[in-house]
Amino acid sequence: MQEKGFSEEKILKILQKRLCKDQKYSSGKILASMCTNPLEISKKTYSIALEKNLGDEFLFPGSSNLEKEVISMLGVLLSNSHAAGHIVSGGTEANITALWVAKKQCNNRKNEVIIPISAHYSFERAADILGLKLVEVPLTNEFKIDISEVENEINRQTLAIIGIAGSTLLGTVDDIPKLSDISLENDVFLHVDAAFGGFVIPFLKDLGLYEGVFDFEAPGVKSITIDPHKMGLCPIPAGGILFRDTSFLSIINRSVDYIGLGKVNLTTLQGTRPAAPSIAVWTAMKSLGRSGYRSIVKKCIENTAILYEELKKLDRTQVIIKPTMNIIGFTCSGVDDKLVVDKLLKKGWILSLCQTCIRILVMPHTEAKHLKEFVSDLNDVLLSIK
Ligand code: 0PR
Repeated sequence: MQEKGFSEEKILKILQKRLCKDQKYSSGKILASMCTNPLEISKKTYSIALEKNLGDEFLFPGSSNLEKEVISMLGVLLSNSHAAGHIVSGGTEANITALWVAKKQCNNRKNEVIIPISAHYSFERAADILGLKLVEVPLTNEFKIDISEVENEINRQTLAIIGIAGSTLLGTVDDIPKLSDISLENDVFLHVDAAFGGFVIPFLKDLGLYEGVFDFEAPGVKSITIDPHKMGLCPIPAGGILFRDTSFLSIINRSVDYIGLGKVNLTTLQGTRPAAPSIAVWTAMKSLGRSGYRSIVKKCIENTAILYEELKKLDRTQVIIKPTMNIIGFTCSGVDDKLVVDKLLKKGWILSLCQTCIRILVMPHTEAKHLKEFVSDLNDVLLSIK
């Protein structure tokens, strides 16, 4: 740190220069991010709450009530008005918290967690931290968890099963009702990772574009991750962890005698915890309402369909699976996908290169015109590689 402070003007000038290196969603060229531009009104309310700490609800009861209202709205979105939980730093913390509760609930007696190979890497981190063993099971040819493999792997050491509703790579949704049956028959905790799908599937259902059950409607589901900082259009950091009822939070409750006269319940991994994300989520949900989110999801799905059709028209691209939501995976024949991704990067397109495919997220910042331009560039790149 320099001895003498800089003026505001100087600081802003330096920041402008330094931050211009960052990519902007508004370019339409970011096709590899689950995050997007937050709503303007959420940015505004985020910045008026910067000093507020949800780690001390004695000082900030107003903020704490707003977080509770957010959890209740998310609960209704996920078919359970009694859900309890928190806005946390992201899907990673949400998934860690779910397994932490599962582990404590059985008094550390069991340590195996059955997960599909499509699960996000946050579960590996959770297993590391909590000393759990992950038992990975393969997928069906629809890229969903293979239920018969789950049944084979269940044993007396099985602590939990993870189902994914909106997988990171292809946006597929596991058969949650079947996992629910298995979890109830075997008295095993069932967590659903809907970090991405939580703000998509309910609206697909409204639009008649999805029929299955993926949330608390399945009676075995004990907890769900749902991230407002992905398709919820909220500022980062805003993940969400919801449990079926408050009893699950009591398992990790800690009161501290010197905070809030010992009356404050702490039921999160974090101690000091920003209220601004919760306030911004509250704002977004109140401002858009169900119909607002539904229109945004509708647009993303329409744009995904445009991309799907355009990719099908190209000779050398194969879409891995018809998309369930606004995520598409495709591969190129007769050429290394990495070479294609590198050449497209030179044209400004930012894609995810996965082991099996190239992944595209069709987010609210991605318009049909961007996708058409992308496919035209992809075609040129493929033609340039013989
Ligand atoms: N669960 C699922 C299904 C996810 O896809 C992700 C993140 C998580 C949990 C973890 O969420 P947090 O990253 O909020 O802790 N999936 C994205 C991914 O790995 C995260 C991401 C977002 C990466 C934007 C890059 C990016 O620019 O693709």
